[in-house]
Amino acid sequence: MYELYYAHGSASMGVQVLLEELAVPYRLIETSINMLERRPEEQLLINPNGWVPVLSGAVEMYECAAITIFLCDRHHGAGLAPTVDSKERALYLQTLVYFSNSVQNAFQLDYYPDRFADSSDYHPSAQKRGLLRLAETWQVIENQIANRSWVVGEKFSAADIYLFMLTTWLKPDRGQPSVRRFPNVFKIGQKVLERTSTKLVYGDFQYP
Ligand SMILES: N[C@@H](CCC(=O)N[C@@H](CS)C(=O)NCC(=O)O)C(=O)O
Repeated sequence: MYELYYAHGSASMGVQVLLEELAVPYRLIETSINMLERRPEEQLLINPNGWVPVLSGAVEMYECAAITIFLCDRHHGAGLAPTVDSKERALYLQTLVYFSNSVQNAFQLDYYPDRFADSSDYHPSAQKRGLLRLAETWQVIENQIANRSWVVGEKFSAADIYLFMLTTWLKPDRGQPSVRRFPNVFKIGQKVLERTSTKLVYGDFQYP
């Protein structure tokens, strides 16, 4: 049985969708992403950074992209990742790491400017750069999708779940680009939103 340290609105929601798609038993352990709230001791033992997602039970690990790769490989029968010898495998890995490393990083500039600037005087500057960086990194994904039906080809994969999760964080009312500015991304996001697993985790979420 997997255990997922979970906070609403966070990257743990994408991992929950993945666990649903894999149809493996799991339970959620409620935690917080509020800076002012203490994390459970067990969560901090696995991830001293205090952030989610954190997976425990059968394994102890953190980092959303790593958890995604691990779960899909471990439960490969579900077919949610291109196999190691398929031609889509490289693009799948590249995209997951790009999501985690570049797209998420752009979100962090806006949502967590304190991680990038040592004085609150510079937070607006970090956030301004974050908004621009979000537009730049999503455009790369938009162009990469091109005529593909899904992120890495003609087959739905865990990379589509990851993409969807990231799109739910785009808030035009904060000055972030709207997902609608990226029609290929939007199209895939809408398809992921239709899935039973996504509805279970995200409820009646709709793009602004
Ligand atoms: N690189 C990490 C980033 C995780 C992350 O920043 N999680 C956010 C929520 S999406 C969080 O837990 N924030 C609260 C905190 O940093 O204390 C990953 O992809 O798992």
